Amino acid sequence: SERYNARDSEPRWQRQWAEKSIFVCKNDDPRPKYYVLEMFPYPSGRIHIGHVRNYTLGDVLARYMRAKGHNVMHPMGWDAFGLPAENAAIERKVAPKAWTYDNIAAMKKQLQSIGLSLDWSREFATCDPGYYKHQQKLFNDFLRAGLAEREKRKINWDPVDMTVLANEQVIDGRGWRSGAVVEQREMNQWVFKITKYSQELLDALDTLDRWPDRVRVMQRNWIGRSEGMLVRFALDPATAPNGDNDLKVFTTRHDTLFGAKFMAIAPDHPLAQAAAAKNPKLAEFIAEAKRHGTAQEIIDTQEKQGFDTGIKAIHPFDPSWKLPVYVANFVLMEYGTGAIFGCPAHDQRDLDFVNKYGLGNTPVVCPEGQDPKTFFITDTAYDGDGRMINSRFLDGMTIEEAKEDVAKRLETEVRGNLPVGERKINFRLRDWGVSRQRYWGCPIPVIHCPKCDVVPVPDADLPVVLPEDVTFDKPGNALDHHPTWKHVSCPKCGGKAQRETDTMDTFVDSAWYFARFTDPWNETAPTTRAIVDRLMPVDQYIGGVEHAILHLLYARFFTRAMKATGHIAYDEPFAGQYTQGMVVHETYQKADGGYVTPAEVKIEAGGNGKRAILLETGEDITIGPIEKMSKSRKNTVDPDDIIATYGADVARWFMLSDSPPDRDVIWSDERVQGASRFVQRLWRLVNESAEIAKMAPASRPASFGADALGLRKAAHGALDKVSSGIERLHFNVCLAHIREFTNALAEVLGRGGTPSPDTAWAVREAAIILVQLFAPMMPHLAEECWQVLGQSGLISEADWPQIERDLLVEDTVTLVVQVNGKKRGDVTVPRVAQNPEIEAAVLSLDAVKLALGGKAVRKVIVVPMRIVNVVG
Ligand code: ANZ
Ligand code: ZN
Repeated sequence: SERYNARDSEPRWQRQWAEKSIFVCKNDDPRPKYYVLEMFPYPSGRIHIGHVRNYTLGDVLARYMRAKGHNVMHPMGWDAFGLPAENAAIERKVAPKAWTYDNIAAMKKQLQSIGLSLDWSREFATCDPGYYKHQQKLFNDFLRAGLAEREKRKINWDPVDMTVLANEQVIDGRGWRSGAVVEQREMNQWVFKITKYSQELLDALDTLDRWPDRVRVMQRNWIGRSEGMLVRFALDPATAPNGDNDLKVFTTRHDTLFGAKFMAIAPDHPLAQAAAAKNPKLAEFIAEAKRHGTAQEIIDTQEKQGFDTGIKAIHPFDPSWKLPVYVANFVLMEYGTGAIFGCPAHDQRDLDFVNKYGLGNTPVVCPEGQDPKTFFITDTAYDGDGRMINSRFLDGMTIEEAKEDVAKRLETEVRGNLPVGERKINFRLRDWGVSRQRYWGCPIPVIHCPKCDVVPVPDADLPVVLPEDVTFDKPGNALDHHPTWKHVSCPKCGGKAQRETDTMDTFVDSAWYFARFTDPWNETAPTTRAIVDRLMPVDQYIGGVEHAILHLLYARFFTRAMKATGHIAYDEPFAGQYTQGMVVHETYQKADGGYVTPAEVKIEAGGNGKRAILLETGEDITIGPIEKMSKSRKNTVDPDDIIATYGADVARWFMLSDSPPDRDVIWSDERVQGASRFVQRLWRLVNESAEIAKMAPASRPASFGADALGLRKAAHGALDKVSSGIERLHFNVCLAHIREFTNALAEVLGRGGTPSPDTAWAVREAAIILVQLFAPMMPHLAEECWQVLGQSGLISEADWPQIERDLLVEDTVTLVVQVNGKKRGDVTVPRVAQNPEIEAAVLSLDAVKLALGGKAVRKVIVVPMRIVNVVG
């Protein structure tokens, strides 16, 4: 037979699938639903190889579940708002809308060339007014439900361009276009009240048993629950700036109160501001700290610094004990109360601080087995367990006992009618700021009226459509510069008013698109209850680990907020979640440091290992580390090139073959060629099998000889392992089983001669099963083979083969367990288990211990595959 020609075959099958609409999911399909979703792409212009991996993973599962009789929903759309479209407008003078939709058209064609079983009837882009209209409705509903609010927030302000900058537009603290040092300004911003669900979002993580543990850990840390206390320290009136006589701190270590050496407040704490009003040096320190930024990431990398305000705080358990109050650059205003008491002996940051400013330390927790008299702290804080020391009434207690004692005392102690302390659960999670001062996003549907303040755009007036006649000649938000768009009359009083020109964070667009896919045709509401409640949740979501925190958390919040506002019945959007690894490649660098692409170099076997040569000039190229494919490193491969050269099936097979899907896969030309050879091998074997199948009897033989039976066992064994492998997304393991099974078939075919009827029958069965097993991975080749084998219809519509369980080689055996000849139970052990392993398993059984009644074991007799008798 001829070589398999992917270039001819693949488009042909893609056309057939499309013409027959076989991947279109009907909402009224009575079969059990299965919703497979990969994170939808940003329409940057081209599909990259990471997309190919992502969508191939989902496609294998979708095709498998379809064959297993599910009503599979596998939709695709576009995460289409965002900054790059505006940058294109600035740099290339193309309208963001035109740029975006052109990119979508190009990328859709690319996706179609991969042969994905996608339901394109549900396609939408988040920049379609038909989509964001409903997002605006959700915003209105959230506003009415108290789930959206306005709040003062810090934003990046470019003082030269007089505009707000996105974080990506701040480079080394300077504006990307002006180069001016960026300032932090407080402005009114819209926020979603995700913190209302902090505890719930945390607790529900325990129910998500089909999520990777690492993703759950990341979410847990991000939510960051801490149990502690709010403690009100009194300020020494002689030192307090006017009016302030309290300093509230949040602590998780109130047991260490007697080890306190200082207090510290954030540079933007009101008390710091008050003190700075009278102290120019302090004002300078604060300004300097703010210049460096006060976000956690910045603080972590900075040297800890403080400034003594001269204010003294009074210890809650000793009115004569006064603690200096510092402004410190490591205290965050956004966490707790923006103030702490420092206990250097048991907190490394505090210890570094006192060592710098000479404030000393007193250990108050002594590790078990240490003599308190000789327990000193110098450079390393002790944060482990132990007993309280140097702590008056707490001495001798454990940390937990001390915490409880302190909590009880402070709760009941009253100053100025208020308790001095209260127990407090604190979360690191902040409300989600969604205002962006950008054009290419979903307009926030509110109007600002000088008389009525903030007025939501009435639902009936939605969508608030983005104007298309915008210009980008001025820095900042093109919406704001539009001559007419923002000028409207107030929906309430009819007076002159202005539209909100902020648009929504693009994370909002992706926080509910999965729900919209269930009924994208509904023009009047974001979802259709009867449909969304049946098709949600997503059964398997697949995407990159870079979205493991924010995107998934926002989606989880949105689903709850949509439930609270009556749009959906679910709390959790993704029953199964999977984070795929990256596609990585080595890098190539010329002597001058410039990167070159893999296509420009030739790899040769070198002295020890290999060397790279620049094709054009023959010069030596340095082979650099294996890194994530990126444009700047030029270590990318273009999916179009791969598909043109080898076909989509080869690309898909390669993507699935070497590594587990959650690990990085190293792109390798040799391995891609290996996949290509395997395709041709399968093609030959299926054609040979088809010849033999012609000799097979029409009905199933009554008995099978050794050859036939061996092949049938291999086929059903592979079927069993590939099925469960796909269900667990262990695709690389599936591929190994398929290869192994292929060898078994090749061996039988290789025997030559005229096969017996039962062998011919088994060959036909094996070939059919083989093709069905690789169909989810290489669907085009599978369709072609399906025809060769004379099967009717499309393999994409065929049912998954039935496993004959009695052909499966058992890998475990169950043995009867006797004690002194009397049956006491049974034990299941690996078929290959040796006697010592079997004996150990038997003797650990409770029933055996009971029957022995403490008597020593004299002998254990193992009758292979049948009985174990314990003689006591
Ligand atoms: C006294 C103390 C003694 C503390 C000790 C720790 C160890 P988590 O677990 O992350 O919630 N803290 C509180 N607010 C802060 C802020 N705005 N900026 C920087 N640090 C802050 O951390 C709680 C601990 O972090 C609190 O407990 C407080 O220091 C500090 F041996 O209080 B601790
Ligand atoms: Zn008004």
